[in-house]
Amino acid sequence: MKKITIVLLFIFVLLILFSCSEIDIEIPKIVETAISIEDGQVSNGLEVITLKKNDQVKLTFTSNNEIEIHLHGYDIKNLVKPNETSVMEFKAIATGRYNVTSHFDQGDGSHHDHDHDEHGVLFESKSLLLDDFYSYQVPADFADFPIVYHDHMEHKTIGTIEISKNNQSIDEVKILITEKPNSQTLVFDPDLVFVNPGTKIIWENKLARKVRITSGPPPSVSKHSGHHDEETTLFRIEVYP
Ligand SMILES: [Cu+2]
Repeated sequence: MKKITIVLLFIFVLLILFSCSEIDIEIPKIVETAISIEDGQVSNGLEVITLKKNDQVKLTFTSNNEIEIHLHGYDIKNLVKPNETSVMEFKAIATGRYNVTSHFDQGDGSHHDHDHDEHGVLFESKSLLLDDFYSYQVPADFADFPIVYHDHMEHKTIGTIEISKNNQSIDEVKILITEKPNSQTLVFDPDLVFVNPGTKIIWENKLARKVRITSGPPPSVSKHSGHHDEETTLFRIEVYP
């Protein structure tokens, strides 16, 4: 009788150990993919990366030109420099389809850090949710030129800040991010403000979608002749439950 009890107990303990170790085995899958880009296009034939929710993803980019990679939805950006690898790592926590796009500078490849019109050079907000604020103070030594900005999420709407010493002196100006009545079109209200150097511009997002205030015109209306930015879809990420 005693022997049987001991054997049963032993089996019982084994079962517990076994089931515990099974739970421990569930490690998130690691997905590693290399993406090579040539002249702004994926050159190794990749179109879609299929993932399962909670996969740990590691994308390794290489490019022959300087290029900015943007994973929409997750809103991750990487700058890829020529002949250097750039790693984008994230956990696929949100299901859905997300485009990975690029901002490819088709010019001579040189930097224009002092060019106020370049994408995001003067300012770039984080993703603004409903009722979020973003502010930018116009530097005191700026005068007599316009700053164009846009919503980087949709690249459709632009606004203008006209700076002049002759403008009426105000400390702050507020711009609401709203929609045109009866449409989904994003508008800046007002879309043109006249300020003087040193004025603080405050944007308030009144929309239930993500908005990102970025200086410079969106790529499609770039003012640079013979030198324009283009946003191209490189590939897509699909995350399944
Ligand atoms: Cu943009």
